[in-house]
Amino acid sequence: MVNKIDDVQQDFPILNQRVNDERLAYLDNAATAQRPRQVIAALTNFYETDNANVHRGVHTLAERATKDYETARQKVQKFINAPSADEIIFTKGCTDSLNLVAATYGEENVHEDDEIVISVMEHHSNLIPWQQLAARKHATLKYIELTEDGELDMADAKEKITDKTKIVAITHASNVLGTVTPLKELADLAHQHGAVIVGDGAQAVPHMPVDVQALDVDFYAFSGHKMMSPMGIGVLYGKADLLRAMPPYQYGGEMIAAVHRDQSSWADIPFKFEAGTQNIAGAVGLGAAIDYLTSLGMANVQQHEQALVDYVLPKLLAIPDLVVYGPHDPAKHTGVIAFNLKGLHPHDVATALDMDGVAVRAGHHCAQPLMETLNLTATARASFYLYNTKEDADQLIKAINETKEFFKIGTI
Ligand code: C6P
Repeated sequence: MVNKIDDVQQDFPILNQRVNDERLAYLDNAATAQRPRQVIAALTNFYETDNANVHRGVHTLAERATKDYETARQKVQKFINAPSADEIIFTKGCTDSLNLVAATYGEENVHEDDEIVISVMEHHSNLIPWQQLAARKHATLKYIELTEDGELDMADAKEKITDKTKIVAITHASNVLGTVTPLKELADLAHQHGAVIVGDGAQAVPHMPVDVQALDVDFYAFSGHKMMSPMGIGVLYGKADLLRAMPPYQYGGEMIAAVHRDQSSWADIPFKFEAGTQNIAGAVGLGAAIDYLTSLGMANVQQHEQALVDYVLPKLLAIPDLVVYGPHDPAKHTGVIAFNLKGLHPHDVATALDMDGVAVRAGHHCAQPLMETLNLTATARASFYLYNTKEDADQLIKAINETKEFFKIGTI
């Protein structure tokens, strides 16, 4: 039984604690989300009743574990509206999913003088695999720039994506600026030029309804841990014809059809890409997280977060000497808000906020080219999720004001 969106806090035992003698306001959800009891119970239940390796045994536990694992795959399929469960590959996480595409599809399809197009706001996980692929293949990596407002510059995208482009890899939602990119428009642009599009959904799937068919993405990657499932499980969605034509990522058990002394053949998708024992409990936990999100309704989750952004963003923008990055219009902003207090290092800001029970992240957020573009080395970042409340937002604002007072920002 899942509570309504306004009462979900009760489902998250970890939120019910004091940190540094203060109520905990957990605002580091872009780094990782917390787990509800329902997900923890699904894990405990799996280990207490069904735990076995999958696809290998004929005994009852093996059959149950296989069913649990494949049911989780179907839940993912339905959640992102993929045409087939065969197109859902379980990986270690978003980083692993993106590396898989670069190492298989990229390796086969990118050649000398070809171009790969990404944006300057990519997380390193959607940047380095393409940078290294381009270097290996003597191809060119191009960056789409941003508008003043921190949105993807579509005029620049139209110039950068050409007939030389083989892969366009773009985040669906920025982990720093809180902007959502027009992925469908980019997919159309990529397809017009014969390129494939890879969507990085790490900061989108947990927060908004995602339909991979409507987006017409060729590949789409995300992590379970940012949507309340265990760490070490993630997903790569890929269109079946592309996945079937790609070579395996890793070799070993589970991914084969037949092995002989001199040669081997591969299993069909998705198993071709799932070599070795997988994170079966992780997949079960991801399935439980999807059940949880589905019962709340992703439109409600998005609406709840939007209401928090509508509430907190104007308050942040009104604080003197506080700089907010990304769009200032709450309607264009996800629950990820990066900011700096003038004259203070973001690590000091994050440490001061922690003293007030507010957990935020500080640093370059694995987006150093974006930091360079913005002429920054680091920012503080608050990121909201479905269990956050206006009380959390108020606690953040109060803690920022106290930090300003403590460090005498704006008074000297
Ligand atoms: N961003 C953050 O604090 P992994 O680490 O594989 O689960 O996800 C990588 C990743 C890929 N793309 C985007 C847009 C992301 O935000 C992340 C993870 C975390 O911003 C950890 S660095």
